[in-house]
This record gives sequence, C-alpha cells and structure tokens, in this order.
Amino acid sequence: MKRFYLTIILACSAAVTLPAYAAMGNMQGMANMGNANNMAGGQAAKAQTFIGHGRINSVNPTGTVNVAMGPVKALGWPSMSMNLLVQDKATLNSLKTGEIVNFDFAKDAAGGYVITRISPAEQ
Ligand SMILES: [Cu+2]
Repeated sequence: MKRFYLTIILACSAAVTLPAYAAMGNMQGMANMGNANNMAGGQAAKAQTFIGHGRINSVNPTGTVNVAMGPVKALGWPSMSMNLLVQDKATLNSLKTGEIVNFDFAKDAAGGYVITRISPAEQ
C-alpha cells in the first residue's frame, strides 16, 4: 500500500509542474535551457539556488508567476519571460503585476523550476 500512495504523490507533483513546462514553449532563446541539467550535473544541481531579477507579467491561480527576467548566467539563460512555480503559496497574494522583484529559484525534483524566495526589488 505504501508504494501505491507514493505513486499518487509523484503523479500529483508532476501534474502541478506541467503548466510550467507548457509555458516554456512560448519562450524565446530557450536553446540553452536543456543544457542546464548537464552543466550543473548530478547531486549538486538539486541543492543549487539561482538568483533572478525581473518584472512580474502575471500572478497565476495555478501557483505560478510569469516573470520577464534578466539573463541567468549560471544556467546559460538569456533574458526571457517564463512561468515559475512559487514554493510558498502565501507569497503569491503579495505579488502584483508590474512589480519588479528579486528572487531565488532552484530546480525541483520533477525537473521544473521553483521560486524559493521572492521580494520587491529596490528601484
Ligand atoms: Cu526559461
């Protein structure tokens, strides 16, 4: 029975992450994104936190924010707009469209990217 429940949990986690993946189809300059896994490599990648800066395009009821973000050199990403999951759902309520933010994000177990900390940037 334990194995059965574990499967359910994994399936749910994948379903939550799917919208983020779907949104990536709209992004420009995503050629480098697939390399992020290889570049960071193995166990170290899971714990690695990246720093982002950008403007919020939308706060979505699915628990993601769409951010027009600057380049992330550590990942080889150019500037782009993308959907990122927000780990702490309570912080979604404090975010507004058009707001300039600084955030930390990391790769989650399902291979998506999740914001672990986000705050208004000083302008
Ligand atoms: Cu992206």
